[in-house]
Amino acid sequence: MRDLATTLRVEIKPGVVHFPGLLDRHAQESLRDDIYAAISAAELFQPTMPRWGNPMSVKILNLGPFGWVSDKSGYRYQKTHPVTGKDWPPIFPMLLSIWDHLTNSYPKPEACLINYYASTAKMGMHQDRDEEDFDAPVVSLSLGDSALFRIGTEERGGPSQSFKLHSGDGLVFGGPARLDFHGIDRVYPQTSTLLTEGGRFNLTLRRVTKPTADEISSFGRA
Ligand code: MD3
Ligand code: FE
Repeated sequence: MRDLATTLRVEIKPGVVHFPGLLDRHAQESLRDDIYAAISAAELFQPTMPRWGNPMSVKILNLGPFGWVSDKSGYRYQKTHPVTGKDWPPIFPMLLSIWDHLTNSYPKPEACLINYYASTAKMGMHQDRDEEDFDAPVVSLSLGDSALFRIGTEERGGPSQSFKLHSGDGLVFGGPARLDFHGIDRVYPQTSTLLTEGGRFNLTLRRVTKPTADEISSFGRA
């Protein structure tokens, strides 16, 4: 990643900070190659909606001790891949160092959700509330084609702001924005040359459980 001191830092609103171009091309390529390796070890899968079971438009995979899954019985975090039954691959070292930089070494993330958007995929407005620790920030990284991101308020249907996310951008959510509704309205095809097959990856690094007393006491001194 680029030196944080020289990276653009745009506060969208309290709790939402955008880092345009956080990852230079070289860092994007190495992250992309790590993602391809993880996908060959543990396949992307298609989550389905709770109750009805219709497929979501994104395909997903997780890294780390916990992974987010969705199926007819609901949303949850679990330790294993729902298709293969294996543990999720580990979170890449590069992602852990980005987390430390952007969160001032908040206790380690326990899940990295990888969303893959084909050029027609989108993600409806939703809240992320399956974690136990809402004090932890969520770090998002975008790779590949650009996308239109929208963020509203804690109330469904409230006023919202939209902006584009480009390959290499970082975004940090925390504090007062942690439970805001948000989604991806569209992907702009062929706006990046990073992925040969096109489309977009979004990675979100998350804390799932509440940090232990030990983790809290070393926070900020790492
Ligand atoms: C705002 N992903 O995986 S990342 C998701 O681009 C998700 O794939 C989108 O929403 C994507 O849940 C948006 C930005 C993001 C992630 C987590 C948030 C925004 C957030 C948590 C709280 C508020
Ligand atoms: Fe979300």
